Amino acid sequence: MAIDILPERFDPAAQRALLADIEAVVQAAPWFAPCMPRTGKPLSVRMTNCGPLGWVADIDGYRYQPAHPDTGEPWPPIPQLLLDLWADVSGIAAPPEACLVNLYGPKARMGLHQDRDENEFGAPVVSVSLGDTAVFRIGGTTRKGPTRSLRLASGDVIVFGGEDRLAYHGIDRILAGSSTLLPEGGRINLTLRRVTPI
Ligand code: MD6
Ligand code: FE
Repeated sequence: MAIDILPERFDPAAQRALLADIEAVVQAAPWFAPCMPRTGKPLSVRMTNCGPLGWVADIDGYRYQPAHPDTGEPWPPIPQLLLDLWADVSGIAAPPEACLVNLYGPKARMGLHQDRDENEFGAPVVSVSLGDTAVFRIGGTTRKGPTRSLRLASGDVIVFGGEDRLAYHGIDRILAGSSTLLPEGGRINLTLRRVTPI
């Protein structure tokens, strides 16, 4: 397995159900503002998490932790729809431990990066897009070298594993107004991860 794209894996009714679950997650674990380590430069997305562990980014670095950085509360559980998705597509018997939730406004983007804060690269990252379409860029496992661009629309799932688990990727831009799923527009991305060794 490398990168599997599952277009509209969630149909519009399932997207609405998943969005309602995420709204409940956000009630329990409000959006926080991540920043770059050392410089403290804010990222343009807002974030929250569900699951036993959540990914955070602050002046001290990037890490997984069991509690919300602002409230100190444990992260809420991962919704069943996402546990079912993981069981269907990950190829991994163990459940996901973290679900990072990213919120993009019309001007938000995400620089080219690798996901390497996990201690289990044998498990894929499973990503779900909701709301406005994103222009996603993916390259190889070094920062230089060719990249390609693909669009991720609401309901699309990508399974990011195998030799591409450590591929560089990022979000170039959001196509504002391309979906009406989110009442205020924008895009939500959910990434399910295994953090500790299986
Ligand atoms: C996003 N996604 O789609 C950002 N990371 O907003 C990611 O950074 C990502 O989609 C690892 C695997 C899949 C992803
Ligand atoms: Fe990533």
